[in-house]
Parts: sequence; structure tokens; C-alpha cells
Amino acid sequence: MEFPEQTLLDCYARMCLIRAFEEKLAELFSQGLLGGTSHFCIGQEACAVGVITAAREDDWLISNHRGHGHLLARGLELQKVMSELLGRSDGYCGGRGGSQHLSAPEKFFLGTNGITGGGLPIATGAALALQYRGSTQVAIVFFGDGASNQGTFHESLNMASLWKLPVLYVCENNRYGMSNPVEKACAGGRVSARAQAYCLPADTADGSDVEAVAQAASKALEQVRSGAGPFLLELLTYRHCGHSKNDPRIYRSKTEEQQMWERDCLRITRDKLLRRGIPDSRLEQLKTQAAEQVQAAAQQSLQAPFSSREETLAGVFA
Ligand SMILES: Cc1ncc(C[n+]2csc(CCOP(=O)(O)OP(=O)(O)O)c2C)c(N)n1
Repeated sequence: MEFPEQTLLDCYARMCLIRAFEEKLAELFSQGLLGGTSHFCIGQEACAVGVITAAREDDWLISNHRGHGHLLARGLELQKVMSELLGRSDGYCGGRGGSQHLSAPEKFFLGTNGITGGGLPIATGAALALQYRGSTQVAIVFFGDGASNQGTFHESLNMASLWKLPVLYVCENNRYGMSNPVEKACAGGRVSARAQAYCLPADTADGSDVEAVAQAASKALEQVRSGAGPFLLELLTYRHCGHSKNDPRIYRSKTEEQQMWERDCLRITRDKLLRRGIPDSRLEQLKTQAAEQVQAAAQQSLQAPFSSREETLAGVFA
């Protein structure tokens, strides 16, 4: 699929925003201003942006522990996300959820999730609700190759297939589950092949090519929305960073990492735009604008108050 020029530019801008956001988080983390841990999706931005560009704005999204790309691709407000991660009261969940438990139902974003494979049954349940209501919305869940070894993956696909639920399962196969390479952890190696066992259609696409992702997701969503039941889409991608902030990445070679930077999704999109005659200066400007937006959001959030004791406890006791 060839996007119109403006759509590809919008995708590039959104991918730059996600990357700038996570680069800023790394900086805040090293300055001791961001607590806990963070799982970055640097390298995987085209997956989030491609799928969400193909989706409807009211399709429900269910994310995982590596969710900043998903929520920023959906268009959640940068500053409210930043505040949430920094524990501030003006964050999406009043600073109580952080990176792993951030939800924004008003944006049809059902939440990030720290439990490996935890999003799959949530999405399956959401799809059951949509079917029950006769809705044309679809539930879309993102998960990793590691999560496809969890029971929740198999239980969800089985039930969704039996009940023809409107759910798109999107596996971002970034080659590793923590330090485990996919070939050592995932029998058969190809996650999409597992769909056959549960009689649902599946596809595999290049997760570094935002147009290829959007094309595959569009076809899948069309099928799901038509009432044909669930679909499994596997996106082949790479996380350039470690699993989390404390991962020295000793389980893979520097050569492999360098080769994968050559296939970086931002680089591929940039090259496509250059080939279409967009001047380099315009692309550089989009990158700078993204960094400036992130910087402004961080500055504002760092000045916002932390959640108070009362706010933190609200909703905990009934
Ligand atoms: C039920 C459960 N088991 C183990 C963990 C620890 N854990 C956190 S992320 C992760 C790896 C997940 O790998 P994958 O699903 O491939 O996603 P990726 O991190 O590669 O994006 C594990 C094992 C967890 N959070 N939840």
C-alpha cells in the first residue's frame, strides 16, 4: 500500500514523537526524576502507528507493558501521559497508574498492562461486549512474542474463534522475550502459524514498514468488522533498546544490533519520503518539532503537583 504523501508524513511525525518521548524518558530516568522502570518501544514505532492508522478512532485498544507507542499513536495528550508517568495529579489516572497501568477510556484506550499476556483476555472480553451490543467497533490488542507462550493467548484465541468475536490480535514479534530469543522460546518460531490450531485467519507483515503494517491491518480489520471473527496479525519488528532500563543486552551481538538499526522504521519511512521528493529539511523540522513538544510537556509535568494522599487512595476502598 502506498499512502498519500500527507498520510505518510503524518505517520513519520507520529513515529518521531513516540521516539522523542521515550528518549526524553531515558533522560528523566537517568536524572532520577522518573521512578520505577520503563520498557521502551524504540524500533517498534511503525507497528503502533501502522495498525492505529488503519483502525477506526472508536476501535478499542488494549496495550501491554511496552505501550507508550500505542497510546501516543492513538493520540493521547502528551502532557497528560508524561504527568501520569511522573506520578503527577494531572496525569491520565491521577498519577496512580504510571507506565504500566495507564488507561483513557474516553480515547477508547483500555489500558497498558504489566502482566505478560494479560491484555489478551481483556480484549477478548471487550470483543464479547461489542458483539453483544451489536457494535461495529473492533477490539485490538498488542502483545509480544513472549506472551504468545502464555495460556491466556491460547485460551483467548480458542474462545474468540468459537464465538466469532470482533478482535484483532496483534503480535509485535521483536525477537526477544526479555533475554530469550524467540527461536528458543516459541515452538515453530512463527506466531501467526499458531492461528491454524484455532481455525482463525492470520497474516505476517514487516513491522518496520509502516505502510506494510497499515495494509495488513486494514485487510485484517475489514474481515473482523464484517463479522467473520478474530484475526491474528504478526508484525516482525525489533526493539533496539534492552528489555527495560536495567538490561545490558549481553544475550545478543553488537553486529546484530547494528544491522537492525539499518532497518530502523524511522529510517525506512524517512527514505521513502525522500524518494518521493520531500526535502530533508522538512523531515528534520518534523523531528525537531517532536522533540520540542516533548520537552514542553516534560517541563510542564515536572512542575505539576504529585498526587496527594487522598487522590492516591481514591477508588481503592469502597
Ligand atoms: C505473567 C508474567 N510473567 C512474567 C512477567 C515478567 N515479564 C515482563 S515482560 C516479559 C517479557 C515479555 O516478552 P514479550 O511478550 O515478547 O514482550 P516484549 O517485552 O518483547 O515486548 C516478562 C517475562 C510478567 N510481567 N508477567
